[in-house]
Amino acid sequence: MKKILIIYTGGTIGMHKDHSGSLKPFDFGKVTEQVPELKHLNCTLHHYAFKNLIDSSNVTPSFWQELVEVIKKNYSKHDGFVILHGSDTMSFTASALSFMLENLSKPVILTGSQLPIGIIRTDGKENLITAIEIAAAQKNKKPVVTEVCVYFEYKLYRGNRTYKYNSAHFDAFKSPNYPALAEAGVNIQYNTTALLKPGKKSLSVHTHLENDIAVLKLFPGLSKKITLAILNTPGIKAVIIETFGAGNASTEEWFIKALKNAIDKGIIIYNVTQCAEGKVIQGMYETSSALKKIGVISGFDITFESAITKLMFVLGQKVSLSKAKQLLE
Ligand code: ASN
Repeated sequence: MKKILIIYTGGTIGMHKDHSGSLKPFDFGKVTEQVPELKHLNCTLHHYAFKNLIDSSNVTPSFWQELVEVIKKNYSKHDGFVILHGSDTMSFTASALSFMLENLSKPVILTGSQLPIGIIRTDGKENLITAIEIAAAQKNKKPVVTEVCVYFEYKLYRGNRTYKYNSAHFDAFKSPNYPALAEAGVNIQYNTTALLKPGKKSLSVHTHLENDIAVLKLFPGLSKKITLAILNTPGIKAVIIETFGAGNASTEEWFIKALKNAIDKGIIIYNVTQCAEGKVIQGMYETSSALKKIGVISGFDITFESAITKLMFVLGQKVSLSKAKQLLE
């Protein structure tokens, strides 16, 4: 029997309405009591619940630190991990964990739901049951999945390639620049060529994250005053510029100069496109040539969620500026 640790953090899956009618997480006890079907799965389930159950809008870097500590502590005792998490920031958590847990050789599957588990039409039961099956799946006595994933509505995705795109449908996540790792139908079909190979060394856990970062989302009419206010924030270490199309931005002199001044001061400027699909190609248009020239780092096809957490992780590594830039690219 495979041993799976279910880590419950909150999210809609375990919410009910409070006196004012708003959804709030509650301690739903052992998940097995809520979902009797779990008793028929061919695995032993253990539980860990966060003391402070949260709507995932309240996720913080210290929440991620607690998550990786729990996984580290239980790593040798379990074959796989299922994290029950709110869907709103699930892609941020999946991305953060993918960087914080280096050399994974066991599955870490995040799932949740759009309707609480107590509601008859809940999507939580299927998500939970299949996530556990995936976390327990082995081939030739080795785990099939050895990375941080999001499982939602019949699809398994590489966590750091996802984003939440729909707040109303059960099918809430997309992974536009990387194929699904598995699809659950009558059978669970794994896309074996897309799966990450297991880490060759033992698990290495990184808990130091640096959050002195900001985001400057570009739009026609973005003012110099606001741009400078962000770039001149005391202590700022990196700024994501959310650009147009293939990484394009205004060529106005004040804008390029503001970015260059920031780069000269040692601030990392990270170019992430506002488009969900496609990638940043600095130099493809005249409107990104200057960015390349002054040393803006290209995010290529990274998601916004992954860019944020990768910056926190890389800056937390306390490596030289040139090494940090190399890791980001
Ligand atoms: N607000 C909820 C959360 O992220 C949404 C959900 O889980 N579907 O915690």
